[in-house]
Amino acid sequence: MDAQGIENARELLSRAGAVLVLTGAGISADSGLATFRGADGLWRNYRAQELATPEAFAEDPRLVWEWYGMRREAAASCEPNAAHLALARLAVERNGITIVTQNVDGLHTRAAEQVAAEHPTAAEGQIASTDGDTGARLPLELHGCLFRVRCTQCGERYGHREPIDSGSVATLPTCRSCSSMLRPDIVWFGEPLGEAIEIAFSMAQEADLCLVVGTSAVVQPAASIATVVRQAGGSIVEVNPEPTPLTSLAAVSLRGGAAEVVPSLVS
Ligand code: BV8
Ligand code: ZN
Repeated sequence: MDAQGIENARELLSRAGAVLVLTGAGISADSGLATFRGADGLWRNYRAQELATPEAFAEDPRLVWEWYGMRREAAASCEPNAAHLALARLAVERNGITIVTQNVDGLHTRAAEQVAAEHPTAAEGQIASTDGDTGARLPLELHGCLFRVRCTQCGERYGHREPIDSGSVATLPTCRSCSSMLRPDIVWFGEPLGEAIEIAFSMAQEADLCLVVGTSAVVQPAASIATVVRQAGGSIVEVNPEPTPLTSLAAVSLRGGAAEVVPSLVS
């Protein structure tokens, strides 16, 4: 591992006041979850981008729910890794740290809950999170979450962990209030990101450092969060085994896996 790069990145992190952490599918690769654009990003010969669209859902809700049901089971059956946990600990132990994720796997939330349980003091409601729970510093989920649903008619949105029976359209999950068809509470391609991206951009204006972990930085508007930090005078530190469009903007770009690199950055 690039010892000098790690030292430089640690120095930037220690001097930073407000830090915005932006993560992508790569941080969850070390938990065993497929990334979007890597070789493992295929499912039944479909590319994720073909299925993660309102058009695909309108055309074949059964197929799209089958894919999300499979991804929900995959996410539920794996664990937050050392990178998720190191970032969750950093967010509890230090003020000014905000985790913004493009991921929908819920692993940052599970890491935050695990860490909150380790820090009983935090559990006394010291840090209220976005969901009103106490103790956990929950991440900003830009693209939604596999474990939440939204009604296609009345718009009600709620947590949902029941198994998905995608055997036929008739057995797909329906709304607890109006019995209409439910959809995953996920932002699909071509759909707006809503308030979360506005919050992220306003935090990016104030951030001294953007730590970018495990994203190919091709999906917009999420990838622009890092460039907003840079343009507002902050620095970028990147953790990724591969170069990305952000590499040329980064003060430090660490070529390695998240679970290996992130703990040594934030410990
Ligand atoms: C919108 C939920 C407008 C779905 C997701 C042309 C040019 C530019 C933009 C566009 C364009 N055409 C269309 C657009 C816009 C489009 C877009 O960005 N398209 C891209 C593909 C070009 N964006 C949108 O449509 C957005 N909406 O623009 O709306 C609008 C505005 C107002 C009103 C109406 C409409 C919506 C985007 C959100 C889409 N939903 N997720 C789901 O998950 O099922 S995005 C999806 O991609 C995932 O969230 C994923 O996280 C995200 C980004 O991918 P990455 O996370 O970066 O994952 P990827 O596989 O790409 O990369 C993994 C990286 O990890 C790699 O770099 C790899 O090297 C690295 N890695 C691997 N192993 C490790 C590792 N790193 C560390 N450690 C390891 N061990
Ligand atoms: Zn409804």
